[in-house]
Amino acid sequence: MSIQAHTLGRASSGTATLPAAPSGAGILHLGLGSFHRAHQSVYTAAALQSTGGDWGIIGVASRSRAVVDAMHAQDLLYSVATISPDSTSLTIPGVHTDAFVGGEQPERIVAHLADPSIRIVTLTVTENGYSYSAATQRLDLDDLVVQADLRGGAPRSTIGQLARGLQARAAAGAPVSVLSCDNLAANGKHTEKLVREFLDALPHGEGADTLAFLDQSVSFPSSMVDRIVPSTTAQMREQVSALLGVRDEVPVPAEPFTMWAIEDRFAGGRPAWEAGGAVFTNEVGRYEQMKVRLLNGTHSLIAYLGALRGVGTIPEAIGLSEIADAALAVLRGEYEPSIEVPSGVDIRAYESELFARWGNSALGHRTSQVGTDGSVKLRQRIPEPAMLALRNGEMPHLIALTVAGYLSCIAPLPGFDPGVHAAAMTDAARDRLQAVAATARDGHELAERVIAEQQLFGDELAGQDSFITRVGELIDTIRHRSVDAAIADALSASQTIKKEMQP
Ligand code: CS2
Repeated sequence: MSIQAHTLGRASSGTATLPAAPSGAGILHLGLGSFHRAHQSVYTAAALQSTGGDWGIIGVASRSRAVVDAMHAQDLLYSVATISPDSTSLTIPGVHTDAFVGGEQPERIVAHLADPSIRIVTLTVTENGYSYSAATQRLDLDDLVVQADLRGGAPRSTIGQLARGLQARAAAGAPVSVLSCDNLAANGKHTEKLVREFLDALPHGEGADTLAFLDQSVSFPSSMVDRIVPSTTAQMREQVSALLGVRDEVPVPAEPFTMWAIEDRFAGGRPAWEAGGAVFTNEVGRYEQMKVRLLNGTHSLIAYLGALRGVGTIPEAIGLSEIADAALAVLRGEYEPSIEVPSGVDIRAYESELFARWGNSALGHRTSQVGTDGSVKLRQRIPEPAMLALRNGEMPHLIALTVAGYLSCIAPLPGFDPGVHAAAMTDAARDRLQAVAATARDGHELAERVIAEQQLFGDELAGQDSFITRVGELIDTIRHRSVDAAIADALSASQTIKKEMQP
C-alpha cells in the first residue's frame, strides 16, 4: 500500500494525518527538491490550516523525473520526518496541486506564470542556479543556455524562465512576487537584477514593456531560509514507511529546527506563513548574513575538515574535539565580528543551538553533501568576513583553513589522497581546479592560481597576497603532515578560542 489519500486512514500509525487539500494553486515553485519539500511546504501547510485558501503549490523539478513521478503515484503526497536523537515524528504537508519536470515542459512554466491565479513564484534552485557570472558580477551572457534563452524558444535557465514568464504575464498585468529561497546574500535583489539584465539583453528593446511591468507590479522580496535537510537514504525510506504504516517512496528527513525570515513585500498577496512560525521583518539582510556566515560558513569548515579526517557525517566531525575547537574559533573569531545581529536574536543562544544542530547524530547529514558545490557556496560565505579581518590587519586563519580544506578535498596536489568522502563531493569547478592542481608545485602555487588568477572568491581576495600565502601553507601542512596539524597551526595562530562556550 502506498501513501495516497485513501490509504492514509488505514495506516497503522496515527502520527501523521492528511490536511485539507488547498482549494487551488497560487504558488509556482521552481526546484522541487528536498529542501523545498521540508521547508516552504510545511509553512504553507500551516498557513492553509490556519486560514485556508488557494495557496496550493505547483512544484517544478528542474530535470529529474524521480520525485515528480513518485509524487504523482502518491496523490502528490509525501511525508516529512522530523528527526532528533530522541524521536522521529511525521507530518504530511499535502500542499502540492501538481508537479512536473521543467526541463521537459518549459513552456508550462511560462504559461503558469502568465496565469493571474499564480501570485507567487518561489525558487530553491541552489546557489548554482542563477546563471550569475562571478567574473562580470552580472547575468552570465557567455552561458550557452542563457544565450539560447535570449534568442527565443522554450527557456531552460531559471532566469530565462522567470523573464519569459513575466513577459507573457505583462500583457494582462496581474501583480506577482518572485521569492528566492536560496542561500544568497540579498537574494531578492539579486534575482531581480538578473531578471532585469535578461530583459535588457533582449534584442530590439523587446524587454522594455516587461521592465515597465516589473516597475509597477512585480516584487522580489528577500528571504532567509534555514533547516538542515539531508538527502533521503534507502534506510530512511524504510524507517518512514514503517512508521507511517504505508509506503512512501519520497519522504524527506529534516532536523527539528526551522526558520524563515521574509521581507513582507508581496505584490499579489501571500499565505499566512507566520502560522508556521515565519518571521516577517525588514531585517532579512541581517538574518541572511548571520545564517550564511555563522551556520553555512562554519558548516563548510566542518565538512572539509571532517572529510579529510575520514568521517562521513557532520555529527561525527563536530564530535572530534579539534574540529569543534576550529568551528568555535571561526564562528566567534572570524564570522561573528562581520555580522550585525538582527534585533531580538540572542546570538549566544543561536550559536549554542548551532552546535546542537550539527551534533544531531540521528540525522546522518553527510560531509560530502555539505562539501558539494564549494566553488559557489564558499563565494557566498567567506570573501566579505575575510576581507573585513584583513582590512583590520588580522589574518582570518580559520577561513584560510576552510579554503585550504576545500582545495585539498576537491583539487588535491599530486600524491595527496583526501579520501572517499572528499571524492564523493561534486563541484562544477572540480575539473578546472584539478587541472590546476595537477601542475602546481606546492600549496602556494595552487592557492595563487585559484584565488588570484581565477578569482574563485572574487576580485578583492584575489589581491590579498598574505591570505593566499596562508592558504598555501595550510594546504602544504595538510598534505605533508596532517589535517590535525593544520587545525592546530591555525588555532594557535588565531588565539580566538573562547573557553566559556564549549560545544
Ligand atoms: C549546508 C546547507 O549544504 C550546505 O552547504 O550548509 O545546506 C545547510 O544545511 C542549510 O543551509 C541549513 O539551512
